[in-house]
Amino acid sequence: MSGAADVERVYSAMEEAARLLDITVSREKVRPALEAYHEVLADAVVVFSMASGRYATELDFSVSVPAEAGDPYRVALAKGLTPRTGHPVGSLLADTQEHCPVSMFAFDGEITGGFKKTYAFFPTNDLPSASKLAGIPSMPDSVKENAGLFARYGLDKVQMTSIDYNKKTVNLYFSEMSPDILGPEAVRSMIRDMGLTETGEVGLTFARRSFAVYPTLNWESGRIDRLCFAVISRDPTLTPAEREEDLAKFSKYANNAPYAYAGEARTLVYGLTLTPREEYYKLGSYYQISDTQRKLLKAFDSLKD
Ligand code: GPP
Ligand code: MG
Repeated sequence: MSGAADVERVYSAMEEAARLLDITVSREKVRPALEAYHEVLADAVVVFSMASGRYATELDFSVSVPAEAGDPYRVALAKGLTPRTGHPVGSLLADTQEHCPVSMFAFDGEITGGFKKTYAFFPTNDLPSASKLAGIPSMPDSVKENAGLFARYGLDKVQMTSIDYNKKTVNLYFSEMSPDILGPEAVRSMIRDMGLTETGEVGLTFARRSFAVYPTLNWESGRIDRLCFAVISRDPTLTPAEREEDLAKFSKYANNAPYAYAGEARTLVYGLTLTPREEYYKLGSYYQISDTQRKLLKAFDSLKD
């Protein structure tokens, strides 16, 4: 399939996902982003992600980019998808590649706002710690300030980082945690030490199944903006929400979002996000997957095929 046909196909799927949430895709913002990366779409991992509460008016899309295709932030600048900036956020992806081997990239957009984030993935046999990443010159000082706290809670291995160019924040996606660090007492204590809002029984039970835990950090202060616990599953009923309204919305999305791997069940990633003030939920539905997701499902999803 040619790149142009892939752009059309992914764009239509995005419209279908957006309709489930009564959101309208901004064609003028989204098409240039998809077109800029048209060559990678056929084989990419593609995720469409919704959220609860005041984030319910957005839908994000994530697209993986092979390392050989090159730095997706350079592409975004060259195609005018994002403005040039003097802020260190603009140097971070390039600096990351100088400091650590990168096995894959990805980028994110919003269906109403277009391009907004990039990701750097690290080789699974060479996952850096937060203190190693703190040595990257344009990393926020907050990474260094919190590296000890992360290590104390068994958050040692970073599978990938993301950079949000609008919010000027960085996520560290920790993976390969030992199961004992996700028990209710440890999670409660971690949340308290990070200055985040408490979660209840439902949240703590959910957090125990996480395959990834990721804080969001910024350049302004050492405070952690938020922390997300992510659970991968084919089960459409896992949202850790308690309000009927949220549950209904997530259920509709989990059971109807478009996906392109017929013959398999839809792959879903649920998120429980805690900020200093609130708790909200996220759900990413995978429109395209790779063997990485299949392996993660084998390890983390108790559902049988
Ligand atoms: C979730 O981050 C991350 C993804 C959906 C990336 C997966 C991408 C691939 C192409 C495999 P988030 O959206 O929850 O983080 P935040 O809301 O903090 O930006
Ligand atoms: Mg997102």
